[in-house]
Amino acid sequence: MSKRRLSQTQARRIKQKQQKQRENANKGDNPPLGLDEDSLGIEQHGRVVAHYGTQVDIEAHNADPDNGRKGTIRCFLRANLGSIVTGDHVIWRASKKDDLGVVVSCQPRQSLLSRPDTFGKLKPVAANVSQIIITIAPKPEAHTNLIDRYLVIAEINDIAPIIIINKADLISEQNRANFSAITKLYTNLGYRVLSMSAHSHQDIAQLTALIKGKTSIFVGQSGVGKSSIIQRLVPEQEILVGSLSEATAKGRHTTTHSQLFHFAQGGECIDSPGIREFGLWHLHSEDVIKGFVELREIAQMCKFRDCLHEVEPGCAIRQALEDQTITQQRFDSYKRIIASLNDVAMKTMNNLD
Ligand SMILES: Nc1nc2c(ncn2[C@@H]2O[C@H](COP(=O)(O)OP(=O)(O)O)[C@@H](O)[C@H]2O)c(=O)[nH]1
Ligand SMILES: [Mg+2]
Ligand SMILES: [Zn+2]
Repeated sequence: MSKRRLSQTQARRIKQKQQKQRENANKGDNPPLGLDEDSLGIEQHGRVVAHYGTQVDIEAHNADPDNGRKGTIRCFLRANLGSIVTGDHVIWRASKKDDLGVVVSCQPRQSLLSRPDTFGKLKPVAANVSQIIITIAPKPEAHTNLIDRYLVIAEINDIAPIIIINKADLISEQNRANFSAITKLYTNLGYRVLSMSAHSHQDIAQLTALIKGKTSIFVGQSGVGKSSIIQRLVPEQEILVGSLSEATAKGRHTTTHSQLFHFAQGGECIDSPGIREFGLWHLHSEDVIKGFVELREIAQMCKFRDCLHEVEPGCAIRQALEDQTITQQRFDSYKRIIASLNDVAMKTMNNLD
């Protein structure tokens, strides 16, 4: 990812916006639990590391030297903030009276991943993610169409993807050819494919090099080993923090909407049930081709701008298929995604009447 330096004008605009947000927030008639202006400390930078719905945990970028705060601080969200999600960089203020704080504004985002909620409305779930780790395994069976769906998400959000084939210990004579083909297909497209086992120290070391300095998310079918990999990468202490916060709810699980973990060797990941299995149906069919790196350039050369790459004359995609410069497999996968979008569009329309 690039260009994070803000110009002075941008910085001034952000400042003005934050000032406005603060003014608006202060006008709100429900200041959270007595966190009024006088009882709050200086403004500090921080990052949202856990989201509980109405509250978040903030990790201070620089521990405040005045009160020596370290670790995370449970914060309320000022009104009119818009949605704040895990991974957001925010400005927050600590309460002088207790261990709480309040988030007063949100910094500009490098990326924002959203998913549709149960009502079909898009909800942001994670901010500033810089790497999507698509995880597959011999068990449950890997489907390249699912890989392609995740690649579309990565490409259109301009987030670098990598593909991990986990449970390499389960690769056998029966499925070896399949995984070699998958590796070849995606390596040829320019993607990094790593074969590994969450149980192997050597493989974990290989992965740590790829996640340093990045905010990653793991996506993939349930059961491929995402949690197992994450657990191997985060320090014991951090897992403990997770279980402690669960324990405070008197044996009941606190619903963490999403959480940011630090990797022991550098880098971090955001884990959220919402992102792991996000759907694709909110995409427009024009967007899908942008997610297919080898098709998007060629499609520009089709005679008709709105070419469906089916029977139209002068179709560069069909020509490329004939010339075998693109694979039938990826083209079919592209068509399948487009068809599934249409299916959902039909269903949505049917639900309306
Ligand atoms: N054989 C093998 N099993 C694994 C590996 N990684 C994870 N598993 C097992 O796969 C199952 C599902 O793992 P989990 O991490 O819960 O998958 P998730 O649903 O993607 O988070 C568990 O029983 C793990 O012990 C691996 O590298 N090799
Ligand atoms: Mg899991
Ligand atoms: Zn075409």
